[in-house]
Amino acid sequence: MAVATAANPDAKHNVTGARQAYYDKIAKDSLAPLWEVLKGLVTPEPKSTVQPKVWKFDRIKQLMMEAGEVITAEEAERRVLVLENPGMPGKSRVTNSLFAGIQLILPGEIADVHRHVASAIRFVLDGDGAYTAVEGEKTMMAHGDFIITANWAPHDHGNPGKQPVMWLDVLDMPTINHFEASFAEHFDEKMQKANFEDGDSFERYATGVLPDGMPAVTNRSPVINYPYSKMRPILERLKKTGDIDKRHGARVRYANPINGGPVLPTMGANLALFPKGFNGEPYRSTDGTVFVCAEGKGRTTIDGKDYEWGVNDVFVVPPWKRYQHHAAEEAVLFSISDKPAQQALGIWREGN
Ligand code: GTQ
Ligand code: FE2
Repeated sequence: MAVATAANPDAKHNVTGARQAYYDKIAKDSLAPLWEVLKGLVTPEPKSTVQPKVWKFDRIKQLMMEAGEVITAEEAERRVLVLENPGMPGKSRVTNSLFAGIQLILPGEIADVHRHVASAIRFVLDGDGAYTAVEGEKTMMAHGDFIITANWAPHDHGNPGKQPVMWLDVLDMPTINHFEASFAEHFDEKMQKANFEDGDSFERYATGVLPDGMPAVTNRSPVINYPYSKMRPILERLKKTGDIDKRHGARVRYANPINGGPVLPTMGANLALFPKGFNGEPYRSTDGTVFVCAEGKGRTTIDGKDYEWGVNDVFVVPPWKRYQHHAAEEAVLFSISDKPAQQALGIWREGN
């Protein structure tokens, strides 16, 4: 009898009665035979439960607005629809290491102050007039802005404007929970006191000078908001000078201005422009990646299948699945993954 376990569906060993009796016996001592599961544990190549998937924004927006009718931001604490990877339903994750969700805040609503060990990034999709406040800096959210809430940073959101505002949240909770290291707390006040003007951390830390003598915190960026209005012209410069990667297009990496490292130790992000007619060469890497279309439209071939995307659509590429981007018209893609965490552990790989 072959013991085919979830970890090792290809088990070939012929388990005789004596062997099985032995397995049954050692199980009572919380012991198990490695040789029955070894091939499932040490796979020759990454084996992923993550499935490719596109979430179309039109549909998300419609369903989010319905959420706005059934629950308030205050009742929900955060009104978020979780993007559940179809390969792992019920696990609240888009890849094995990352959570993703779409958050909606309606005019007049606030989402009050809390903090947690999980770090968050936000990529603003739709609507104007909402803010997020992180560690005392209140920043207005505009389409394409990339906002960071690092580990343990207090944060709250609000919408004093007239339009519903939606953004993508990506958090490293599955990573934190893998280590069983989660803490969280609420504050008594509903919103933080704004100690810093909008744009303060960007101007203070990301414009070529640094406050002299500042303590160098290097494992996270001090910048709260990397505004799209400041990033987009850089892509244009890369395009003009032909700095276009055959796989990734004209791409920048969001960096910690102190040392050029990733913005967070657990998550890293990029912004890429694909010129009209771009036909990307194949690429794969061990970091499963979440993409968001900020402008234009195109399609990505993942593992031989085409996935079409347009503005504000979100899609996920599983670890080590080969993909190629194609843009019939000029397009911009934001992307986020656990690459910095894998690099810190020395396990990140890429290929074609
Ligand atoms: O906005 O603070 O999607 O704490 C999940 C957890 C958003 C947030 C999420 C959170 C938040
Ligand atoms: Fe939060």
